[in-house]
Amino acid sequence: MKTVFSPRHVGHSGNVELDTNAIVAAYEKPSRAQIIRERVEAVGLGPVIEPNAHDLSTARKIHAHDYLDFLESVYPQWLAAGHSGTAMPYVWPTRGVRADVPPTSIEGRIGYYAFDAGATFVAGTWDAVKSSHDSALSAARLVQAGERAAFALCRPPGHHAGSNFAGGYCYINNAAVAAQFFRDNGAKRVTILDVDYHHGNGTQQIFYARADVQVLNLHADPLQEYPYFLGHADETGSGAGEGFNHNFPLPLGTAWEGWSAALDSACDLVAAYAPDALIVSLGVDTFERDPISKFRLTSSDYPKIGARIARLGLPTLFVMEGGYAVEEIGINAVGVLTGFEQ
Ligand code: Q9C
Ligand code: ZN
Repeated sequence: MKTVFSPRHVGHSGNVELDTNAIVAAYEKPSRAQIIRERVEAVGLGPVIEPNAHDLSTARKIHAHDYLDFLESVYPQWLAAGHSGTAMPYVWPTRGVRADVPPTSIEGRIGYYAFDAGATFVAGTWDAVKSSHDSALSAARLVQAGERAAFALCRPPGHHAGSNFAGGYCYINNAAVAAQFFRDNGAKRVTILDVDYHHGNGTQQIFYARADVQVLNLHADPLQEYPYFLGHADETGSGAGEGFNHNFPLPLGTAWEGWSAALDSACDLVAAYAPDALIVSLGVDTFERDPISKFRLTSSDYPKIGARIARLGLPTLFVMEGGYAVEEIGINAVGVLTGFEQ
């Protein structure tokens, strides 16, 4: 399969992150994408091509216009306010506040449009975010044009980004934009299967009231793990979307046996929905040695994930999400893709 990848992701680098008790170098760093790209070439997965430029018209159908304008303007505003370095929020709206009045100062705006401190900005962040979005759309177009599968090597990732908020290293929800693209180009039903260790709260929020995009999530139980406030099994959709959202929260320490049983259940639901296209939010932070996660999948498990997904027999777009064990990220992510192709 083809890989769509933009070197412009490197502009999003040098940023720091608020860890449990310290400010540290961001875990979501450029070497992640570089090592995956090198592995794609090492195993001969297929050509690596750069994305075409796409406008934001599809993104505007799933993200608020003021939110997208914010993403583009935040770093220039940060500099104009006299700040430098990593732009990071420190205050967020919660219960009982005015959620309808965006502040004008950048210190307020950056918190207003986020749910945590994890979506930070440096000078090249917007260009990288835009290139990641472009990769998802260009890869989606390949699948829409008839390819069995494609790999959008997106960086930064997207699944924590909702209609009007960033967080968890995510800005534009690349998989959600791709789903909207498929809907706008002939697909009646689209499924997003999210196998990242963390619940894809942004993807769930965007499609929660919609029946035309089925969303399934396998993830660490939010009672015990980030993003904590969404991802429980009783979240099944609302209104017209009732019955089209499926969560599989799993205990910390889950290994292949428990994880693959959830994948089988999810795949049965996908098959019953019979979508015209499948999008896999591909996180490999389920790996046993991931530095911020607590599942126990091994490198030999990833090809089995790909093989199980291939058995669905659907046009499939893989969109890169998380995975922070940089040394093994190429073997694990590309392992899913080679397993799919066998
Ligand atoms: N500072 C994705 O996998 N919390 N995002 C980490 C250490 C944020 C993960 C705790 C995790 C975000 C796309
Ligand atoms: Zn993750």
